Amino acid sequence: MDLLRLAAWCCRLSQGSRTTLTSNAMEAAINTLVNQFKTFAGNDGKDETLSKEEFKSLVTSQLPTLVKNGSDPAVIEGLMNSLDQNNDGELTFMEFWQLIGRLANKLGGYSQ
Ligand SMILES: [Ca+2]
Ligand SMILES: [Ca+2]
Repeated sequence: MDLLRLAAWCCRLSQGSRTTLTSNAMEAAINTLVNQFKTFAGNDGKDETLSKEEFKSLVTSQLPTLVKNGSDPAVIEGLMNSLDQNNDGELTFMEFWQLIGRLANKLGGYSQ
């Protein structure tokens, strides 16, 4: 399954039952990703998308090791621009998901 299909599946999962409990590691990890996204994205009342401030607080608190210099506004700006495909200044889960794919790819030592 490629990343985009996995992410689409993930989105459907997040829109389904919130009480679904998963006992295996990969599903639990996906649940965590979706739940964290919603938690941070919901700070401004719109939990569908991350604003730049929400993205920064997610990156600095949840990805401090994988994203270097996450507290540097220029780093956040650059990352945000590279992920924001429709340039509306907000990141949907699908836009944000690319960052997870890139980080996972790097973490696994896979080539680009
Ligand atoms: Ca938001
Ligand atoms: Ca966007």
